[in-house]
Amino acid sequence: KPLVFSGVQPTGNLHLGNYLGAIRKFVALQESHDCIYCVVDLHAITAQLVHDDLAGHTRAITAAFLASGIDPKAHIVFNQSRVSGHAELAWIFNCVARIGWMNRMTQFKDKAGKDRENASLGLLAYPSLMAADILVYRATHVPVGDDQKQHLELTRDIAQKFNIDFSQRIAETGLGVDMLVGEERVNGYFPLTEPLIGGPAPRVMSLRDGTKKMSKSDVSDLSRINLTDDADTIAKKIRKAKTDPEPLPGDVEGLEGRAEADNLVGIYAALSDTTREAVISEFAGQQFSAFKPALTELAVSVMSPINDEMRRLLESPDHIDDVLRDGGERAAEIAGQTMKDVKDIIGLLR
Ligand code: AQP
Repeated sequence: KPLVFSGVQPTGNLHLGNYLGAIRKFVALQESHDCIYCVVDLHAITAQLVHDDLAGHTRAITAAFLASGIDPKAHIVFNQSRVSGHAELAWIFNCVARIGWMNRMTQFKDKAGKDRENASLGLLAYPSLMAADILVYRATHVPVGDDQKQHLELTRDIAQKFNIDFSQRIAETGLGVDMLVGEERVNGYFPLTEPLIGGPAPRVMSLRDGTKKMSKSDVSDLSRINLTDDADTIAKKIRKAKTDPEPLPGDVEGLEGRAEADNLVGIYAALSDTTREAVISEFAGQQFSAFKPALTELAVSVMSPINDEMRRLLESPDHIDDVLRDGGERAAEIAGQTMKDVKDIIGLLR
């Protein structure tokens, strides 16, 4: 089976964007793939070093994984800092990647803001750690939201440069595998990972501004639906969601230039596992005063069971801690083998 890896940062409450862009896809891929899902706590300290409750947030993300339907026995669920291979391979990738590549990352520019000289070195090197997360398992597929597309391209660039820079050593050690790069068959150690983006809501936008992505760090809680919001809060946030005065159009082309309407239709489609076309044909010509209550009912019916199960799991976190410990041990075995190979390829004495 192909191997999937993805991660979520324990930086705060998960929101509908994280759920639709990532976690829901994680759940769906379990049938057809071997999956490794990680709470990336080392990434969480890149933008902000000191956190009030990193352990609590790590458990909460794990609870969200489990409550959404991820099976930690059939697959692997753990937190990143338990497996030293992530940081170790990231260091090697820091020596493979170029500073110019990192400087071009839009997430770095957004998060560092104007005072770039004062951003942590970790924030600049974030994509290098992300490449290590994926490639320490030699994962071939990564389900992510649309905002991570650029980082995934960089992961491929790092893998490709490593494969080329060390092509002779890879051949000598016999550790490479044959892979297709474009039309060409080459022998390399790291696969060129494919992002799995797609779906009707690859980038869920803020409920207050249809041009900004829904984000944990938005100061307005009304901008996002949190996985922990109760039914009344979800209803209030959807009622207050920004829209334009026009009714819903007769076809999807009519959503062009209407960012907020487009976003709500995409959310409805993703939550009901259908297409935007199907949603538009159901609600064509209707006012938001009719569409919003339907969206609320749908959102509550999907989110409430997850919310309830998360609460139950978090009441006594022993089970969560066991899952993370066991997952960490299994992940470390795979990562350990990769690190041995990488050290042999580079020529580090071990
Ligand atoms: N708005 C979004 N729409 C679709 N997918 C999204 N993701 C995040 N926001 C959206 C996807 O969720 C996964 C986990 O994200 P993360 O927590 O690791 O990082 P993030 O992208 O930094 O999340 P936030 O909420 O946007 O946090 P801040 O505010 O800190 O920037 C990823 O697969 C991501 O694509």
